[in-house]
Amino acid sequence: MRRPRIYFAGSIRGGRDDARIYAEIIAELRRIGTVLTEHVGAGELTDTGESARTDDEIHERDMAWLAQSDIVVAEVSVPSLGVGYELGRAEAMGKPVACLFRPASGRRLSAMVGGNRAFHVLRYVHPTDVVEPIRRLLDSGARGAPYF
Ligand code: 6IA
Repeated sequence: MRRPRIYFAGSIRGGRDDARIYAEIIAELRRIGTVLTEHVGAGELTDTGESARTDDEIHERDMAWLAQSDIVVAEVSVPSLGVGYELGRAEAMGKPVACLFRPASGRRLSAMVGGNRAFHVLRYVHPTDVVEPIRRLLDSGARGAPYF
C-alpha cells in the first residue's frame, strides 16, 4: 500500500508558541507517512506570515492538499482560526481527523472540537505518544470511534 498522505495542521497566525512541538510531531508522523504540510513546523515561520505567497495562493494550495490527504492531524492546543476552518472542511470532506491536545498547555479545548464526535481527540504529553494511536486510526480507516 502507498504511504498515507498526512495533512498536519497547527497554528500560524494564531500564535507560534508551540512551533517546536509541531516540528517534533511532524518528525513522528513522517514515520507513518508523507506529511504534506511540513512548513507548519518550520522554526523560521512567524505569526506575521511574511512570505512570497499571497493569502489566496496559500488558501488554494492548502485546500488542494487537504482534499488529497488520507488523514488530517491537527495540534489544537494553541487556538487558531485557520486550524478550526481546516477541521470543519476536513469533516465535510469525510476525512479521518485526529485532534492532538496537550492538557499541560493549561487551556481548555473548544467545545466545537472536543464535543465533535467525528473527531478523534487525543490528549497527549509527549509527541512520541501520538504515533501508535494515529497508526491505529489509519489502519481502522474509521471516522466512527470518537476517542482513541
Ligand atoms: O489562522 P492560522 O494562520 O493560525 O492558520 C494555520 C493553518 O492554516 C495551518 O494549519 C496551515 O495549514 C494554514 N496556513 C495558514 N497560513 C499558512 C501559510 N502561511 N502557509 C501555509 N499554510 C498556512 C505562510 C506563512 C509564511 C510565513 C510562509
